[in-house]
Amino acid sequence: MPELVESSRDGHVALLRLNRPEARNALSPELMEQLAGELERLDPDPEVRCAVIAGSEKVFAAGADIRAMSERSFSEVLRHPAASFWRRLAAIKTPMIAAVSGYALGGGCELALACDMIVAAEGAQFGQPEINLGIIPGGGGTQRLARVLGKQRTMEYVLTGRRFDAADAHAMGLVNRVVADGRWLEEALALAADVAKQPPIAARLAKQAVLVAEETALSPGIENERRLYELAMATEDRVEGMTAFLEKREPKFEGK
Ligand code: DAK
Repeated sequence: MPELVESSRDGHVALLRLNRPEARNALSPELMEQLAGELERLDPDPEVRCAVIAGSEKVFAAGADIRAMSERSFSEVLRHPAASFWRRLAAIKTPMIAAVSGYALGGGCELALACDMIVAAEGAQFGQPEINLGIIPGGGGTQRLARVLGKQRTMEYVLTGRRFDAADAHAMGLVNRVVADGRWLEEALALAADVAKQPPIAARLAKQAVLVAEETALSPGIENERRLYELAMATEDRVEGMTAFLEKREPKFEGK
């Protein structure tokens, strides 16, 4: 059986490509299991400092698998492992970048939103069309979109199912950069390589600190940041980083 998620590595950057073209990379239970499993396998690997999640030129992911969902009874919904996929994704400590070309719809948009940064091709299309199917987003879409776009704009997208393009996504602060259609993967990998150059413990602590901003009020967020900062100060890499600066040379980070 072909891999539903193709995994490769270049230096300290892992690339995970969704590979279910016949169903527009719809997130079937099997694909979600492979993706979460692969991320969990890479997460503790000290050689992996950043992960890029990508689809194809035509589609990032068309959302949850409608065929599989259509056959699910209510009691199966309650017991279904799909819910844990999103929790597993949120627990990954490695910085993750979504490389989006083509459609990122429903669970596909939510997958991109669950990553730490998004690089989008000019032709990318985002949206939460679940309402057209009689459901609502279930992978964090209402919450993560509202935090970035604000209530009014999120309401429009989740109540109408209307799509928005990469330029709009960029203007609304959802994507980090929009690049020419042929260059989305290359640009995402270049951004990942920049992250991977950084001291990896500090990068993970920084990710953790920023994510707390979505969850908490300012004072506890700043308190949490201070504790994470103290942890960063306990690393060998910070000694190296500061010494290299003072000695006017490039630092060599070891992840210690
Ligand atoms: N699921 C299953 N199959 C899909 C699919 C999907 N989401 N999207 C496309 N396909 C299949 C089509 O059925 C078709 O199959 P065949 O007829 O060839 O067998 C094949 O892929 C090609 O599709 P199209 O002919 O439609 O391809 P086009 O290039 O013309 O259009 C498209 C591409 C992406 C615009 C279109 O396929 C489309 O609109 N797809 C549906 C998008 C959508 O409605 N997505 C939202 C799905 S609901 C949860 C967490 C999250 C969720 C649920 C629960 N929990 C925590 C429990 C999320 C829900 C969703 O995402």
